[in-house]
Amino acid sequence: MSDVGVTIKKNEDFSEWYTEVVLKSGLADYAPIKGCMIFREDSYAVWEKIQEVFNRKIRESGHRNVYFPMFIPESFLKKEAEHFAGFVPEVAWVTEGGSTPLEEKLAIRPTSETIIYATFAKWIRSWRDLPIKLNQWCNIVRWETKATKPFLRTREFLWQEGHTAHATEEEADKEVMGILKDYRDLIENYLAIPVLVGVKTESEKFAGALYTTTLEAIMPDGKALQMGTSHNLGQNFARVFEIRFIGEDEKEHHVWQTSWGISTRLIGAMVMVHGDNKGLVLPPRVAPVQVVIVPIPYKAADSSAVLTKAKEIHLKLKERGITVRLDDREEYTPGWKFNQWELKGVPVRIEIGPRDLKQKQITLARRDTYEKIVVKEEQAVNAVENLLLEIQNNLYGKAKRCLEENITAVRSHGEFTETLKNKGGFVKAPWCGSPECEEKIKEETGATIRLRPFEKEESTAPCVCCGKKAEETVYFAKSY
Ligand code: 87F
Repeated sequence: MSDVGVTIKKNEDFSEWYTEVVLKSGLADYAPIKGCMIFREDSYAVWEKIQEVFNRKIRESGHRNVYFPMFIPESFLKKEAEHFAGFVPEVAWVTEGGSTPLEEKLAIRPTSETIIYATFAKWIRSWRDLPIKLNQWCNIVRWETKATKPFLRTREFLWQEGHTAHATEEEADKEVMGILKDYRDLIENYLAIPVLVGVKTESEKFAGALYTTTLEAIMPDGKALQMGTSHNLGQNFARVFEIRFIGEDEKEHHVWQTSWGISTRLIGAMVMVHGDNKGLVLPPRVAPVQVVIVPIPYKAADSSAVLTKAKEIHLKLKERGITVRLDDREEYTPGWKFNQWELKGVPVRIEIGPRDLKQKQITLARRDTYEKIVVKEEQAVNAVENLLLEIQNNLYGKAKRCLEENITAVRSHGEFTETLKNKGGFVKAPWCGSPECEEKIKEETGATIRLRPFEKEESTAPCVCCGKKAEETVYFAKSY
């Protein structure tokens, strides 16, 4: 790897390209702990944007933020043995305090259902205590054994986890779908990544849930990435943790619960979907810097006039609420700056040189298309504002076309395996509904059922695995 600039082509070695972009753009760095990463300023700023947008949404629907301890007593996880059995190998433990062995070892939270629901049991007595709608932003530890990758799979990551308790099943259903809608809006309209939404199969759902809903996106290498999940937990946890309430009917009931989450993985998805051979391409709505101004003096004599103009534009954009950075560093050339801001994915670059000054104009350069646009100075702010919106829409539109091109409907086993092998992406196929066929296909091709669409689609073709009558059409894909 050379010091500056992306050397690997996105379509030649996607995985290496991703790592190079993430490191060189300054989003992330490796940490001196295996499998862990550092979220540097720019990725943390994107995460804060995600927090801002999502906090606003869930506050409006009556959720409150909280913080529970990161340590979970072993006995709590054991209560839930059935649901957590498969996850146990991934749990990290604290066994000593100082040099004294702990009486009971403590898990470092891999998710917080158990500690939060043990507390719900204490807080909930009557229907008047419901609903409880909590969310927490925190770090999570899962001791991955598979190869790690910044944002996509690390032993520690950041997420939000929502946990709610309701008096009725209908309310829990509504909660699950409301959050799913919020997630979709965040992912599509801010991160500019189109998703498919639906329900997980019995074998793919969270074991503790009645049903699991999911949002799935396609990455440029044809693999699907889960972008978020929202579960209806039914009364499963309520029974284990004895979360009961006296209803309006004066009888005792178990609460109905939901849990849901999105993580810093979304940042990885954003890099993969929008980035190009010069580096990051950030959607304007989440970009930490939306516009960079690079003054271009030809001679020392120009510099003060150019700089004055640059400062003027800088202020006007700021006043309009645009996040703008004036790059007036003298130790770098304009060309060097162009490359750096391109690598960092800043959506719009403004160039101001002596010629622009004379003509009372500025030059705008789009990060998404590299197109340059010259506009009159008095139109600068409106033009920039419109351009940011256009870039946001263009990125979404491009990703949407990519998603559509990556959905292939098939009708036979031959077509199914052929498509997965040669094309990848989502393969829409008829399925009989049996877990055996699902498993067989996974062994044969590595693909899993990513989701069952909410609107059940009947199929005239038979199951792509067993050839028996298909119950529904589902989306298969290989995945991250
Ligand atoms: C790893 C170790 C221990 C996932 C784990 O999806 C437990 C778990 O319960 C575990 N990995 N899960 C499922 C998480 C369920 C649920 N929690 C709240 C979510 C979203 C946020």
